[in-house]
Amino acid sequence: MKFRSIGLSLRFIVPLALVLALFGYLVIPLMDNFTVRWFVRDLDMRSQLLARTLQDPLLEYLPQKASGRINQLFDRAIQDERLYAVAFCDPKGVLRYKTATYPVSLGCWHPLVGDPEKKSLVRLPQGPVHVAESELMQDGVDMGRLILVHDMSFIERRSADTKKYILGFFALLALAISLITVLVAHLSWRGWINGVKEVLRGELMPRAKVETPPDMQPLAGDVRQMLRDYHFERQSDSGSGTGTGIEWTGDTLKDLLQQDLAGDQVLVVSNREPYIHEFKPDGGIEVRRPASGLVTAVEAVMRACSGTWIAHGAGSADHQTVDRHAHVRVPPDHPSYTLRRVWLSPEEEQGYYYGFANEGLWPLCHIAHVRPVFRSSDWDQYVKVNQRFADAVIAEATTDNPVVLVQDYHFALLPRMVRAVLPKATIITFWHIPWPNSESFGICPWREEILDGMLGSTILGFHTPFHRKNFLDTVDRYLETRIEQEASTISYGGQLTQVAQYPISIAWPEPDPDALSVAECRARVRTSLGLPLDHMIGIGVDRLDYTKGIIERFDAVERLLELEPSLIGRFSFVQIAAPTRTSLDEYQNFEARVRKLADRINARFSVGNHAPIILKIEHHEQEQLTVYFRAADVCMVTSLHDGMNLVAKEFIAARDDEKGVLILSQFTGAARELHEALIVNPYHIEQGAEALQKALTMPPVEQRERMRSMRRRIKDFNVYRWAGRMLQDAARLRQRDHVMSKIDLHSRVAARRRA
Ligand code: GDG
Repeated sequence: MKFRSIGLSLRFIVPLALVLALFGYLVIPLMDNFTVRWFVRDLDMRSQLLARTLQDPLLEYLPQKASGRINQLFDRAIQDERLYAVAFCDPKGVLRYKTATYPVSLGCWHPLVGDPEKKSLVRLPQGPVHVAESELMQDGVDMGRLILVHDMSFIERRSADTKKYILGFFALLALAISLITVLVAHLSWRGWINGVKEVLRGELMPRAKVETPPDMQPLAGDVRQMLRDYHFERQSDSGSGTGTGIEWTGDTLKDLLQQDLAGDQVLVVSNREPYIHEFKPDGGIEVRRPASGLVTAVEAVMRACSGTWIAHGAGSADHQTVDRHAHVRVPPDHPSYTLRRVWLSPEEEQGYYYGFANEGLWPLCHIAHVRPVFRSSDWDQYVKVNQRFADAVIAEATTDNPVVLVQDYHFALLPRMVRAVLPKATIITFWHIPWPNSESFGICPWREEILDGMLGSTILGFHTPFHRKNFLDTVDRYLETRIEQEASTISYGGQLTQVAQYPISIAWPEPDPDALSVAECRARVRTSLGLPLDHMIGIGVDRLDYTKGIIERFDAVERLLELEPSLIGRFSFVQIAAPTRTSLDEYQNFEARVRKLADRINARFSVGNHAPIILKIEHHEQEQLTVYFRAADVCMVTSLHDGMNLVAKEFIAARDDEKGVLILSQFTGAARELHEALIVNPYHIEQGAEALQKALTMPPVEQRERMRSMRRRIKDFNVYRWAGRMLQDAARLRQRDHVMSKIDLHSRVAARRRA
């Protein structure tokens, strides 16, 4: 403690002492110079005065040639300790009279030519002297010159003394300032520490009345926020009982399902199915994986728990590949769970999916400046389809208390509908997109119905604490509920919903000995694009959605080439854009804008066949995406708003060479975890261009440092952990309900016996 406080004091004192020493070093020669000048001026005046005093007797004695009297006069004059010698020269310049002390080497001394003041400093072997001459005139006749020599050594002595005083003064000043600074710093330090302690006390004991001093307020705000984040992280970790030490894999998840949810049925509900069967032009059938973050994540869970996944059968050959219960076992190569397809009519799909979900809720929850559209007819279909899926869940349930995992904004009403028939079910609803602030959400004409539907869930999950808090605020504003902020629970209609954050992630890839090396991927991608092997490549992978910031990304590429023309013809940005919701006007317009912008930039900056933007609007297989990720020098994720964004994490997972740079929008959930990415505001085009330039010139050591740290985090915080934490929380709540119903049963039996 003592050492730390000495260290703290030294931190103030050392720079202060250095600055003062430097100041002293510069000031002392200056002061020296001033002192000398000052004394010289003094001696000049003195010499003139003396000359005038000696002039009259001398002019009297000179014609008499009274050398004895003259010498006497001179000797008397030099009784003065400072006047060292006096001499007289006749008009011809012959030295006639002088005191014994007069330095012979001076002779008939003349001031330097051009010295108007006729005075000078002369350094003699016996020390420095000041010499001044004065012309003697009588009735306009030149009688000769009087030369007065003053001793200057006393000035050197005084100058040395002055130096000592100045140094002493600065030392004292340094000491005084240091002491005051250290004292003030220690007092402030103690004040801050006490302030932080107060803030902590206020946070931990909400009832303790704590006033934050005004100068502490900015710091207090930050401390409170950090504390809350930490609290919630801990809460969700300790709630799951695992801490952060556990390594989450598919097997861990399987073990968890077998131990904590032994024999319990797991049902997943999502709009998008994980496998789509499509007819090929030749009449054959092929299976496709959709481009969806949700599917990527939940698929990993289903493989581990082998339950039933209920989803909309949207593929052209889906009907042909299911049994009479609309079931098909998937994945097709080694089936491990059941896919139950729900069939929707075109009107249902239009109203529920395209209309209410994607023209209403999607823009409502994403702040991307696209106006939500709410039509009553869409809402009716949304209610109807939610009921149809709820019926499918109820039909698939083989027990009265299944674990139901409801995915996303397509099914806001379903939890309440399932709960109505299966009150003991554990319903976990995960909202994959952001939750806006209460005011923004308030524009939805059916806001109360949506919130009511969602609160049919046992657990409600969001990606970030921010979305979770927005949800609590929204419920607080529009429904009559009891909210426990500390425990993050909502009590509504006699039922409790736990609201928590579970940041989603990806399945960490298993090492694959057959996988192409990074060098092979780099060569393959460049060759297939007709680019030289040393061509630099940026990559973007998204659904072709207006929330993903593709326009802003292209703008940043264009700005980069304006700022750094040496990159023209040496850098290309490959944008993979999987078509999505193509029947909606908003998406068609967006695609047209993206294409037009790419064409314009390419027309401006293409060199031969090397276009700066390579736009691939088509679906790609996951393996192809990995090759692109591995081949790229930089990956750009510039979403205007995104719940999490899995592409950022997939890029990191693909880079086992620990190279490549991630540029990441600050408006993604992922930005809360991936601090080592180059974080940008996608609306700030200049910043995006600068980040690209930084990424393309980043030294490999720095790339490795950043990549290594992000890889470690994603490996730990993978999708199994995401699902595991949710399922463990579910198991804990089920266990509590189980105990409560046993207690209830015992007390009822006891009451009956008593009766
Ligand atoms: C929602 C939330 C949240 C893309 N193109 C192709 C393809 N993809 C894959 C990517 C990635 C997934 O799609 C996209 O996931 P994102 O997370 O980036 O975004 P959304 O689809 O909007 O997902 C989002 C997510 O849900 C999970 O909760 O992170 O915030 O909006 O896996 O690789 N996959 C294939 N071909 C493509 O052309 N196979």
